[in-house]
Amino acid sequence: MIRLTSVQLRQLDLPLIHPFETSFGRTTLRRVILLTARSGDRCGYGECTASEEPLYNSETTETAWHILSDYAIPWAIGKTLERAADCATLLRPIRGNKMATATLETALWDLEARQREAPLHQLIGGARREIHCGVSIGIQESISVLLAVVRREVSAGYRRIKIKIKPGWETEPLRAIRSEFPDLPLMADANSAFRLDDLPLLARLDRFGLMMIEQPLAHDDLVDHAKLQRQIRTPICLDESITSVDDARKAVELGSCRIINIKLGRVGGYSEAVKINEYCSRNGIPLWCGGMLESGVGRAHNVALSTLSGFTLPGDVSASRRYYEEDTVRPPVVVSPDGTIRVPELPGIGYNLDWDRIERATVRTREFGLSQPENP
Ligand code: OSB
Ligand code: MG
Repeated sequence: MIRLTSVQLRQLDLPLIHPFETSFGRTTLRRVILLTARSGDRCGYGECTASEEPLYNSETTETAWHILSDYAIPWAIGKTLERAADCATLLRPIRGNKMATATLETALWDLEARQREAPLHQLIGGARREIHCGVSIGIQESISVLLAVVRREVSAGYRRIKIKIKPGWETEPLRAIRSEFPDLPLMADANSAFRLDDLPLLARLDRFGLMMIEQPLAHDDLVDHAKLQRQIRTPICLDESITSVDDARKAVELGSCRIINIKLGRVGGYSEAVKINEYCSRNGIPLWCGGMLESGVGRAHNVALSTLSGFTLPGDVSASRRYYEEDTVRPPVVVSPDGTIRVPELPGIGYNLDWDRIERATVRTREFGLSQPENP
C-alpha cells in the first residue's frame, strides 16, 4: 500500500563534461527534476527526462515542473494506491506530458520496491542480472575527432556504437567508421532530421551494414516510415514516434519499424513500458533502452528497465562519467571492461543518492504535503 504523504521537487543544474550535439541542437547543461515521493518512513525517487528545450519532443524541464506541481502531484497526494502500477490510471486524464508524469510514476515504483525490500528489477519482472551497454556519440566537429571518440569507446568495451547523424553528417562519418571497424555493431540516430524525399540517400546507407537507423523521419510519423522501411534494407528503429503500446502496435502493423527503443519518460513510466515489452516480445520486435543524458537516478531506472526480457539489444545506458564529473548517486553507474552493468540487488533502484552533491546542484525546491493547500 502506498499512501503518498509528501513529495519534494528539486531542479538540479548539472553541467555536462562535453557538449552533446544532435540534429536538433547542443546541450551543455542538463536541468533535471529530481522527485522524492514519501509514504510513511519510505521514500522513492524519480528523475524527469525532459530536455531544456522543446526540440526532442514538446516537453521541457519547465513544462514538466508545471504539470507535476499543478496537476500530477496535487492529484496523487493523500491518495492510497494498492500498487505503483495504479499511478498510471490516476494520471491517465493528463494528455501528453509523459515525461512529467513518468517522474512521479517511476518514483512510486522505486518506493513500492523499497517498501517490499526488493530490487526494482524484481518488481517489474526483469529477467537479467547484467545488462549490455552501448554508447551514443554526438555530432563531432570533424571526422578525425569522431574516429578518436569511437576508438576510445570501443576500447572501453562498449558493445555497440551509435552516432548521431543529420543531413550532411551521415555518409562520410559512417564510411570512416566502417573502414576502420568493419565488424563493429554500428547504428545511426537521425532524431527526425530527414524526409521521405531523402530516400535515395538513406538507401545508400544500406552498404554500411548498420544494425539499424533510428528515427530517420518525423517524430509523429508512422506512414512515411513504413514507406521508407519497404525501400531500405537497414532496419528502422523508432524512438520519438513511440509513446505508448498502441503506438508500438500501429507501427508494427504498418511496418514502420523492425526495432523499438523505450525511454521511460517518453512512454509515461513502467506500466506502459512493461506493456510494450509484452507486445514486442510476442511479436518478435527487439527492444533496447534509450537514454536522455540522465544523471544517476534516471540512469539507475534505465538499468532496472533494461532487465526486461524483450530488451535483447545493447541500450544507450552507459557510465555516468561519460557525461558527469560527479554523479547524483553513489557509487556512480559504472560499466565493466566487457561493456556490461551489473544490476544492483539492493532495494528499489539499488543506488544511494549523494545528497551532498544533490544539494550543491539544486537551484529550486518545492515541497508538497498533506497539510498544504492544493494550489498555494
Ligand atoms: O534520441 O536517443 C536520443 C540524447 C538526448 C535526446 C535524445 C537522444 C539522446 C541520446 C543520448 O542519444 C543517449 C544517452 O543518454 O546516452
Ligand atoms: Mg533517439
